[in-house]
Amino acid sequence: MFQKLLIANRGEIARRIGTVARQMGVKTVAVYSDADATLPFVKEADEAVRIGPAPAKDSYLSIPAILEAAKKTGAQAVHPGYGFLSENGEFAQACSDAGLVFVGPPPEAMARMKDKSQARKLVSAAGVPVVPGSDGVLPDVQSALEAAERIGYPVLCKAASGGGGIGMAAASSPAELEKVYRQCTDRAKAAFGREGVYLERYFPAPRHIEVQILGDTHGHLIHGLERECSIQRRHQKVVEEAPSVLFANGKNAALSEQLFTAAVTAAKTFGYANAGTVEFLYSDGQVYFIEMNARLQVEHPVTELTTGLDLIGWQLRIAAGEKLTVKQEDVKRKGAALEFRIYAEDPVKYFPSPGPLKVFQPPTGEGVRLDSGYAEGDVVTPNYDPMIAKLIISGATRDEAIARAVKALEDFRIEGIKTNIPLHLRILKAPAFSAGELDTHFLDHHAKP
Ligand code: MV4
Repeated sequence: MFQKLLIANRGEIARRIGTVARQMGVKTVAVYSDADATLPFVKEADEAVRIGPAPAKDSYLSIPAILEAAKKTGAQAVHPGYGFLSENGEFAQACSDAGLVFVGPPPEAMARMKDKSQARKLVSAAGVPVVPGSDGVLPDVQSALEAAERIGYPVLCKAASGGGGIGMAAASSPAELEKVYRQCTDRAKAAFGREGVYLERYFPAPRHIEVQILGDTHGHLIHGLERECSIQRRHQKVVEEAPSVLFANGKNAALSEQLFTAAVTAAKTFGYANAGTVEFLYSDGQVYFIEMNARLQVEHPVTELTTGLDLIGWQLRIAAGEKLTVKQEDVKRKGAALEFRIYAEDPVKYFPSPGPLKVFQPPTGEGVRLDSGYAEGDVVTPNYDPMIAKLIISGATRDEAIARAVKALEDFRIEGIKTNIPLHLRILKAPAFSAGELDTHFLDHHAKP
């Protein structure tokens, strides 16, 4: 194991990675922007280096500034967390070129997954079910119209460099597709600097199911069961859970086996190592691969709490070249867990709500875990993602977790900023939520103010 780890991230995930590393006897280096100098993730680190002003492009996204901080402190490894540089193959390669261990997949695996239409092709050839769609990127409107005839309307146009829904647009007719093709191409170009787009059959109300992957660099790769993240708003996840109600208590066992086999096959096809996630859509009793994410996900705690896997610990051990000693048959479900992302935002209008955390008193109790980037007295600035904490609740059953979650959210005292806690309580009180009737349009129909 390396002796010193630089954490190229901020907030709750930087704090969490730091805690796990120090428990393993690894010294930690925090890097921070001017906006974050006094936050817990900086104070708790063994060393901290200022890497720039508040804008992310000049700090958390600056490869030279981060490499310089690693050099200065003698860090041997870099954990990128999620977001920022975590899925940037050039950063992974730059770390490696600087003699640093990048805590993530090999740059070659990242390169194979980067283009989503290419990734679809690769895994489909390996026998993984993918959403019916175009064979690769579509060079012009004509090829898009031809592909759509084969796929059948409605279709969804996606940016090949995208992920997370950026640039996506649906079309129900050829006339609409002509508009949508241009719109999607323009958005792809604006967001990613590359205009390649592809088509998929559009599912009007799918569920989002994803599978945790852990693989070492010695050829051993396992899955860590599934999570469901169907409750989202504008492609921002709001509530995540494990297991999915679709598969809890041995339900739909044949489908869950297909799902896990597909996820492991996809990860092996990419030559994946370290922690990653394979995303699927569930619709009409089937699961379809959509993309693989080359990072630790925000929602990884629900997997940790329901499988006992120490995902960050394994990320570090795998990056240090150790063997993953967990066997697939050792991964078993235990209980249920729900994660509520606490955003600094207006719970009705959804505007960001930065400001001082005059009061910040998290709930406590059995099955309550809080991963927070802030403490009472800290200031939430408008520079970064408005997620300030994750409340993760576990129980022997989903019903027990729901009951504990209601109490925990009611007990959570935050003053000085607005948060989406009222939205979470509305979700928990929606009969469709207790019934496990989830889909990606849940918030359009339920939990209204
Ligand atoms: C889809 C889809 C319907 N059909 N693909 C959005 C994020 C990206 N990772 C995939 N997304 C979707 N892909 C097809 N072929 C609907 C969505 C989608 C969605 C997916 C997961 C969770 C929430 C969502 C909200 C709107 C749309």
